[in-house]
Amino acid sequence: MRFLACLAASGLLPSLFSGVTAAPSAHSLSKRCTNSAADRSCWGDYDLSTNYYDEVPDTGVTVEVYLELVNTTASLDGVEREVLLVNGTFPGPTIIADWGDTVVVHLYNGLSNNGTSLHFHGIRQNYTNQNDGVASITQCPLAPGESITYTWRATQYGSSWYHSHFALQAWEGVLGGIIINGPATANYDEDAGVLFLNDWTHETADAMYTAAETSGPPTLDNGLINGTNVYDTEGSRFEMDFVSGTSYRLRLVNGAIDTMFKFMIDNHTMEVIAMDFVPIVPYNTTYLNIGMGQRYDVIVTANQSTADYWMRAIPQTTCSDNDSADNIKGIIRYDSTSTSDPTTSAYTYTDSCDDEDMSDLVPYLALDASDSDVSDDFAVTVGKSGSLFKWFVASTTFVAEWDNPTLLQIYDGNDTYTTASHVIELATADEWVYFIIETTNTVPHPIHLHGHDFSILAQGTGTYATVDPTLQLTNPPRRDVAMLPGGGYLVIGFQTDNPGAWLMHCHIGWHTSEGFALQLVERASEVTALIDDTILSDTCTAWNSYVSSSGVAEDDSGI
Ligand SMILES: *[C@@H]1O[C@H](CO)[C@@H](O)[C@H](O)[C@H]1NC(C)=O
Ligand SMILES: *[C@@H]1O[C@H](CO)[C@@H](O)[C@H](O)[C@H]1NC(C)=O
Ligand SMILES: *[C@@H]1O[C@H](CO)[C@@H](O)[C@H](O)[C@H]1NC(C)=O
Ligand SMILES: *[C@@H]1O[C@H](CO)[C@@H](O)[C@H](O)[C@H]1NC(C)=O
Ligand SMILES: *[C@@H]1O[C@H](CO)[C@@H](O)[C@H](O)[C@H]1NC(C)=O
Ligand SMILES: *[C@@H]1O[C@H](CO)[C@@H](O)[C@H](O)[C@H]1NC(C)=O
Ligand SMILES: *[C@@H]1O[C@H](CO)[C@@H](O)[C@H](O)[C@H]1NC(C)=O
Ligand SMILES: *[C@@H]1O[C@H](CO)[C@@H](O)[C@H](O)[C@H]1NC(C)=O
Ligand SMILES: *[C@@H]1O[C@H](CO)[C@@H](O)[C@H](O)[C@H]1NC(C)=O
Ligand SMILES: CC(=O)N[C@H]1CO[C@H](CO)[C@@H](O)[C@@H]1O
Ligand SMILES: [Cu+2]
Repeated sequence: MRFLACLAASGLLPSLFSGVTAAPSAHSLSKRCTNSAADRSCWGDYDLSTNYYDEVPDTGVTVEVYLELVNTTASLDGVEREVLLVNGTFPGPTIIADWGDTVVVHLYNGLSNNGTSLHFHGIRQNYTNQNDGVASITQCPLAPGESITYTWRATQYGSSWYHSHFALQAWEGVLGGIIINGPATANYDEDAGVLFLNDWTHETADAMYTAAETSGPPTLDNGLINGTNVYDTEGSRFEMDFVSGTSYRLRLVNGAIDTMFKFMIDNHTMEVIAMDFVPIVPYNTTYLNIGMGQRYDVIVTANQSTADYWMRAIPQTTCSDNDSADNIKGIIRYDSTSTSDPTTSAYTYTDSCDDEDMSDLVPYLALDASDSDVSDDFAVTVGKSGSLFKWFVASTTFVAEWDNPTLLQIYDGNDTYTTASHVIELATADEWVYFIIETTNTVPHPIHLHGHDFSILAQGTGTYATVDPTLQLTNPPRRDVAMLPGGGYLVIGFQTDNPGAWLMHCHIGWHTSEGFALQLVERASEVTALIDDTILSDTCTAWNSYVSSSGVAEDDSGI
């Protein structure tokens, strides 16, 4: 667990996976500069000022990764339970590529009793919607014993994760990191890799779903730091060694089902350099608010005295219930031979479930938003359908069908989408679309959009119409997950520059399953030409045959 990812730090060394490297072109021989610990801003002929929405390095490299789902047991915090894992580890293998590479992921479903699909969270999937890995939207679920290949271009750079987008499977352990090497807005010595922050229970998420659906979100037992923690006297903590004077890049990922964390390392300051896949003008902070699905890249410098320090992921009780709230901790050791527990104290903070302040989140590549061509206002509510909790967006609780994914409907020329599959059609190219998402309910929600980074135009408490906030159109924060505050509003905007069927949903696992989602069918007339009908129909044929033999029935939103 210590610096396995350092190899990739410069981005110039070969990736850990089998890559097919093209002969260097004359182009690459005349590189302007070399990315190094002393100059992270540079990236060959490209740099931080490259508009990565338009331009991508032509590396000629394809990174090919084989992943396999396994059904096993593991004692991640010392307590054994059933888990579903990618290649047998939590987190699964990190996908590492360079900015501009093509990534090919071959996924084998080794489970006997679940379908699957693998979503590459935050990856733009520019004109490659079918590789977004969302069951019921871009594919039928992948049946047990079957394989599927996803292919996409790394048009952005930074940190993310992949996870299952089938039922609650992501939170049984089907997740892993993604690192796309590229330039950075501040210098650091070592790339320590992805650091997952998760909540964790001793029952499976599947087993807890009935309780979640009938009585609301359950209290969770524990949390994990990069896949490990203690519980009572069992388990072991995440540990990382610091060498005095060295600076480390940590790629934080909140992979929790229902926990907003404050992350901190006692006595240390973090320099924040990226949110999701967007590099930002760096700022320093002692603790960081990180919502479900969000990522932050931070640099921590080992400039404290030789001692042991706690690293903490603290669930915010305003929106999360956890029985080990003050014990989701790892250890930073300056003396690697030390075995004692740190005695340091947490920074003081006020419990809350707010995003980092919008004014701190300044994209380095400054892009302005335009006035909207189209806008929509969605009220988010919760209610009971029979005895079950369901979430509603504009009065619709989302249900899409495993065996009739949106892409198949588009391919079949059938646009009579069901009401429950809540399709918003965005037919016109390159328009600015605004969505106002608001709720009078006190629960905050991390809103995630597929296929785009969105601009955060406003975020606050109160009713949107009453507050009537001034929208921030000048270089607003851009990312792919933002918090809808409890009793508040979130206004996001983006351009219709990517044809496909894209999901927008709450990233709280229970809420996704309980229908908090809608889908955008963007530029439908261009979508059919992008579909690989062999992959689409083979996956659906195998799925239909699995369903008829197993009798499995959809009992959630299908995503
Ligand atoms: C996205 O795909 C379109 C269509 O293939 C292409 O014209 C455009 O250059 C791509 N954008 C990036 C950043 O690669
Ligand atoms: C995952 O496991 C499969 C099967 O053992 C193996 O072939 C593959 O190389 C592994 N992938 C990675 C990225 O380690
Ligand atoms: C995993 O194995 C357990 C025990 O055999 C079984 O009950 C469960 O259905 C399996 N889950 C999946 C997803 O295959
Ligand atoms: C997935 O497998 C788990 C057991 O591992 C089971 O509880 C759950 O019902 C299965 N879900 C589906 C949709 O097949
Ligand atoms: C977290 O685990 C991943 C996968 O094993 C590893 O690549 C990464 O380096 C670990 N993170 C840290 C900070 O050690
Ligand atoms: C951490 O900071 C506190 C408060 O400034 C200080 O009292 C303590 O000595 C520091 N701990 C270490 C191990 O440096
Ligand atoms: C350590 O670095 C932080 C910023 O990362 C700075 O605020 C602090 O003053 C430094 N402490 C020492 C002892 O140099
Ligand atoms: C953060 O603190 C470090 C150490 O004091 C300093 O070098 C860096 O310039 C600071 N960054 C910002 C954005 O203030
Ligand atoms: C078209 O889609 C609708 C809704 O998904 C479905 O009810 C209908 O059967 C489909 N029609 C055809 C001809 O496939
Ligand atoms: C041990 C601990 O801090 N538990 C907290 C878990 O979350 C609940 C609900 O927010 C709190 O009441 C507990 O104090
Ligand atoms: Cu939610």
